[in-house]
Amino acid sequence: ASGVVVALMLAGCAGPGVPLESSSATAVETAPANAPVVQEFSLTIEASYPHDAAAFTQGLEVLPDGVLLESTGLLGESTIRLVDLVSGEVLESRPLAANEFGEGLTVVGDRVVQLTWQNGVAHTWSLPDLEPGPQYTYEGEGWGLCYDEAHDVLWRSDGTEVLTAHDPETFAVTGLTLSVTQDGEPVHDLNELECAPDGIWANIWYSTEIIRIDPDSGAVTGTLDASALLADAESAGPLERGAVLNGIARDPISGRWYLTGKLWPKLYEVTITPVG
Ligand code: DDQ
Ligand code: CA
Repeated sequence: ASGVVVALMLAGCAGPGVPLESSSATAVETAPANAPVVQEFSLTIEASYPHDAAAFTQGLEVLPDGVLLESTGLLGESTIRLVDLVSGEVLESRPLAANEFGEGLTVVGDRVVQLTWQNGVAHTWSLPDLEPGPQYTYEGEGWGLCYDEAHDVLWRSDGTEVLTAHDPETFAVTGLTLSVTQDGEPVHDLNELECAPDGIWANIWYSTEIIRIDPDSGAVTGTLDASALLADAESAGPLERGAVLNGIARDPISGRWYLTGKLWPKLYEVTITPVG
């Protein structure tokens, strides 16, 4: 709806991108090509599963055969782990060093790349055994990570509105960055990420809002209110202050979506549908 309003406002002035001959009835109804259309989504909880309420979830992805890959944070408690989706049982877990704070992770082929928050180190692990591989260093903070196969880059969030592209093999910065904006305003605190065929999905720190980002422009193309999950997660008892929504994963085979939070007792399978 906001695109129509913008189009009507623009129609009144002969600004750049509005050719004079476009002042016809048809042009009035046509939104400018660069006006982002933000689709509102809503979610339905399809199932909920037990989740380790001691896991400070920082990264989440779906592997084949009902196994989740999860990264946990906090100093002295950071891990990379394989988790059975249905039972929530931790199948395999490897600790990070005591001074490392685990963050987002993603799968590239047969290995995992896992960020740390302020350590400047990215770990790699083999799949499915989680044997440690080469480590990489990078500048700045590590929050979320996802592998964008179409652009063949890893996108890293760092708590600001910027996503930084890294080479999926060497982890070197490619020089490409995305500045994420909604209605021209920066959207910061981008945290856990999930690269999907329709864009980059990000949950926003300390909020229950999830957004979808256009990987070519950085424009927000969708919003999802996930507050129903926090309400459910809290229904069994109050959560700690840091226990915020974090962890978005899409099963690349089934297309199903899974969401959880830091220190949440449950993990949810949800369907995401456009509103209106
Ligand atoms: N980050 O993951 C958003 C990048 C940083 C989280 C920092 C949380 C601080 C510790 C909170 C302790 C709550 C039990
Ligand atoms: Ca993810």
